[in-house]
Amino acid sequence: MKDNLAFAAHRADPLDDIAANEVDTDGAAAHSSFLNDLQVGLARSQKSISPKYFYDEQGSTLFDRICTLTEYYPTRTELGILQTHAHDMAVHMGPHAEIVEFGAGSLHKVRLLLDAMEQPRRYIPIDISGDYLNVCAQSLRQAYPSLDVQPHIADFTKEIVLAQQAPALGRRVGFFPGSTLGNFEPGEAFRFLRQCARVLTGGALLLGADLVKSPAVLHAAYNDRLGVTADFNRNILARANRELGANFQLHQFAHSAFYNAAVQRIEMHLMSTCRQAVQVAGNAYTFAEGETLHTENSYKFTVDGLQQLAVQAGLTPGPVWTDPARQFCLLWLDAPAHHAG
Ligand code: AVI
Repeated sequence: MKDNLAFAAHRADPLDDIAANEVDTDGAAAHSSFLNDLQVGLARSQKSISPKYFYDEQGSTLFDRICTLTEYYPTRTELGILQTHAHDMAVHMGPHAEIVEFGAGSLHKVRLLLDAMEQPRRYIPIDISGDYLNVCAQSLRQAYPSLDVQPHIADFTKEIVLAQQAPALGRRVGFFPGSTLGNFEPGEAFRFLRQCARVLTGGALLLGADLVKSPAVLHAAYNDRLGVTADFNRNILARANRELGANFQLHQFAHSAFYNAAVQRIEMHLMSTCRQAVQVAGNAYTFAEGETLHTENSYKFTVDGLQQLAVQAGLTPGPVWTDPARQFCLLWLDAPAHHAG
């Protein structure tokens, strides 16, 4: 199962020659931005790298495994909420609606919505990986022959411009599951929601978000017993070795994930277990013993906090669906027809 791979930059198995060309283009651009971002990030006093670089093919496979772990509750909890409330969500969407999904990884989730919807009209998955989009599109076209599937290759964390007009008959509904919003910094999350208010004008956004909870539950979710999250974290170094010719010694970096309660986020780091130097494209970067490379923030939300952010971004809160333990939620956010910004 591909869960929420909104950050994915490269995937394999191109369906045809056109897709193969897209892979090359994607690959060249991804290589240069990875190199640039890694070099800039390693030169900072707190070394850091964007979590979007987790998701090469190996990283995506490891993330799929994370989603099945006992400790990692978000995926199964969100699926449970969708299974229980898809009909109610579909009623809010109305007949002939269109779904715009930010990231194309959660086919399983969108199918739950499509199955409940009354004559879904169009599905527009947006992702920066053209080949994976084509795989998704092909699979959905087979399963839903009357659905107009129009993949859109773009980095939705930047400006979103949709070629398609919103449907004349039904509503345009954005779908952003998996709490990937939590991997954005607060300013980025705000800008993303503001873009949604613009792109989805007259429609709505269905947003999945992981809720603040006991630090022990959070700690376990990012420190699983099998070490899959640790492998996922270290894969960013392995990827730099594979793609950029870097020489990170993986065994000299320890996985570190902890809940920073002051800012309501899990932080993931890779901690150098000794003093060492790493070469990346001819430049050397030194790590002191105990120094970390900050690889990910995963913000946790309260329903109120998220709704307030959404209001500031021009969205109007509607129903909230959650699980009995209130671990995760799906928020309905209307995008008013006359959005000023
Ligand atoms: C994709 N994202 C919402 C996951 C999260 O929980 O922040 C990524 C992840 N990192 C470690 N485990 C899962």
